[in-house]
Amino acid sequence: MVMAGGAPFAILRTTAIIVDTSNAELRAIGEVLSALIRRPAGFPVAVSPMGSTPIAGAISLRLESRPTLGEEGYELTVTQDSARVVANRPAGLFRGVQTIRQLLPPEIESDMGVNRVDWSLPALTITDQPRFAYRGAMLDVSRHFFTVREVEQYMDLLALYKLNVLHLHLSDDQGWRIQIDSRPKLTAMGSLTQVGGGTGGFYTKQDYAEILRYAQARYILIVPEIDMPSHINAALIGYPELSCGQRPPALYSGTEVGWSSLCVDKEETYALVDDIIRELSAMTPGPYFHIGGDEVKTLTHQQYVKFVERVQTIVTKYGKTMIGWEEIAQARLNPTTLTHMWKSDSAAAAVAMGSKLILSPANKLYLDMQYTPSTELGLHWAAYVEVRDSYDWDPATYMKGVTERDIFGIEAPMWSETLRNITAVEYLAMPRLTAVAELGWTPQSARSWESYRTRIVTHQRRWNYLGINYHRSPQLPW
Ligand code: TNX
Repeated sequence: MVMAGGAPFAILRTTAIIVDTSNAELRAIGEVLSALIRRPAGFPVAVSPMGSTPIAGAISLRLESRPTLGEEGYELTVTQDSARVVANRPAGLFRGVQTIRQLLPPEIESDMGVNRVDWSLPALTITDQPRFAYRGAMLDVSRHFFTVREVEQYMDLLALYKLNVLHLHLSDDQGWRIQIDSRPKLTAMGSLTQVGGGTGGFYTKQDYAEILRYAQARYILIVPEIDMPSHINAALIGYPELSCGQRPPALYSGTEVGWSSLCVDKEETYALVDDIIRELSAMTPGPYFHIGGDEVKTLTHQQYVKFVERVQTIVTKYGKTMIGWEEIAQARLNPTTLTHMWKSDSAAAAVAMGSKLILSPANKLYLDMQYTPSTELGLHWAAYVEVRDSYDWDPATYMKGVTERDIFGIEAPMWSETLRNITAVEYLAMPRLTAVAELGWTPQSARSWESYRTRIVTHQRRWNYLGINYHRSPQLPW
């Protein structure tokens, strides 16, 4: 970013947003910016076709062939006369719009008209693109169920901070949360509770399509996870003949892990797994299918490995790239399979097979970890994780034998054992999610805790306007 030092660009009643309106996708991005400004400013900043209006006095969003900007990079140039975003791909324009949003005063987040605000952008140029292609957040909708609207509210936060993946943990011992037509008992019997004994819930195919639509409009990729062969009790309630756990399948609202399992030696198990992967893959446009694979306590090593390798062929058959928690590195993995590190260096074995890593070290990025011993929500089995812990580390030097090239990206999981609604989720996410976002986007050499901590507190008023809950960490100069 280079501050130009000249007069700012003022957005006025007469300002237009110029895009190639013949392209519906680009028009939609223009409308996003227009809608953002319209309500608080009290005037419509109209979307106009390219060429009809002089660029002077306007905000233009334009695609250009600029391979160096990649999928999500953009260039923003603001002078007294105009603001211009150029990108190689539509996602880059969308990310650039979020930067415009952050450059405008906090009142831009108001849902009502706000008087006497100077809607100006400082004169500058920004050339920006992400460090990692995969910058994710995970939401556990099984331990507690979250409504479609709540999932969308979480995506609003991801979009504001340029995260590009929402990983949905759609099944676990406590609840099966996604409609599978060929196996109706999964939801009919497996969705009825959650931790603490509430009524649970599940997403219909229409609900899931709505989540996907909302995600696509924000250039967020949905990664569905069905956790197997353990964490599977909810599925077995309707299909108890496939259970090989110690306990008979029944609704479960506790928080123990590792005790349930599919019968990996029964052929019928793979018919169920095939049905689930086939249907959910068909419903999901993105390239990934997360099979879980974590915390299996009731199978032998051989049984586990055989299961993972067989499921890998099923995921491949339905055209998806497999992701699994780091335990899958015990199996023989395809080089395209992604290994999701969370607790140890066992994922390093996957790198030797050509697999790339998603890093979610629990003591840094698990957003369900309490900030301190007095945080009311969350767990602390990995650590107490204050904002600085999430921010102040380098993925490229975190694991022995793992370099920047081996890392596909980072992800911040939100396990929901203690989280009964989105307000609780937000309290643990914010501000740590913004630290994760900067970790995923900004090169290590350009990051510093001292800079981050003074910049992030200026977002407090934005969160207040947005009605977002957050932790007033004593590490930050509020
Ligand atoms: C470990 S992380 C789990 C989850 C729990 C989480 C709580 C992982 C792959 N498994 O089942 O919800 O800890 O922090």
